[in-house]
Amino acid sequence: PSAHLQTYAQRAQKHANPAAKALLETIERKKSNLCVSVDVTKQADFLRIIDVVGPYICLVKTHIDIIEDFDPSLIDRLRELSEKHDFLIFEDRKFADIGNTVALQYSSGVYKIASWSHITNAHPVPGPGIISGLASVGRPLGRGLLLLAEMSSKGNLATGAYTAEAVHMARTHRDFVVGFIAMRRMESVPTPDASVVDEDEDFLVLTPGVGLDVKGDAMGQQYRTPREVVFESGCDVIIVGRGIYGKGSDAEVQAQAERYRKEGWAAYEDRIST
Ligand code: S5P
Repeated sequence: PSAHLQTYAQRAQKHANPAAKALLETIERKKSNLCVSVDVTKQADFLRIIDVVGPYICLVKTHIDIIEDFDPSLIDRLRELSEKHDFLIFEDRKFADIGNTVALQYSSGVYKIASWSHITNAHPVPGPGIISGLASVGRPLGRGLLLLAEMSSKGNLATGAYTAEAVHMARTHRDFVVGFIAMRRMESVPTPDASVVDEDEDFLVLTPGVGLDVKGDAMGQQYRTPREVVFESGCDVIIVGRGIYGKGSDAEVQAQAERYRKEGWAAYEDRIST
């Protein structure tokens, strides 16, 4: 059966990439397909929110470059929280340059992303060299890469032939590309070279643009519910930002994290039982 009709545990057993395998195992262990995106600008808020939502998530998504008072000890604290609460880390860096440049951006600079982020992502726009560059750094560390095959925002250009080329790039680099940022499953996307299609492919689909209370924001973001994303569209992980961390008090943030975890998990259970 197609990957999305199998359990996360079944998929974990077969997955060859260590980061993807660990994520699938964490999802199963915690009964959570929820990734919280913590898009705040102060270290203290960042750590407090992650400590509050930690028990309910499989993955935390960061934009490390928006932290104003960043210093390297933040990474130690983040790692401690990831061990305390049992979640993985996804730096949403959206690399988008030639291979040589992204290899440096991934390994070096202030953030040294590859040293702490289990998963990161890239736009396929530069072509396959971006994967080679990132893989040269990330593969020896057991990391995984997601390609942005689609986006959640209104009017985005990641559609049609672009999406198909992204899927093709992933299919020809399965040792490092573990999945997609996308709005639906990609198995049925026809690629230019059918010979690279593997009936057993198991790409993880992580999906942003998830919200239960509003349909969008003032800058083109578009939200769907966990049920639409996981049950109807077959995606694997819901990514929720403002719908959780934007709710004020710690108690409210915690309540929202629990609410999205429950919704996402129920949608998954319904999916695999149909
Ligand atoms: O297409 C995309 C891809 C991503 S990774 N649309 C997105 O919104 N994202 C990210 O998901 C975005 O950068 C932000 O960190 C998060 C969505 O946040 P929210 O507050 O709208 O839930």
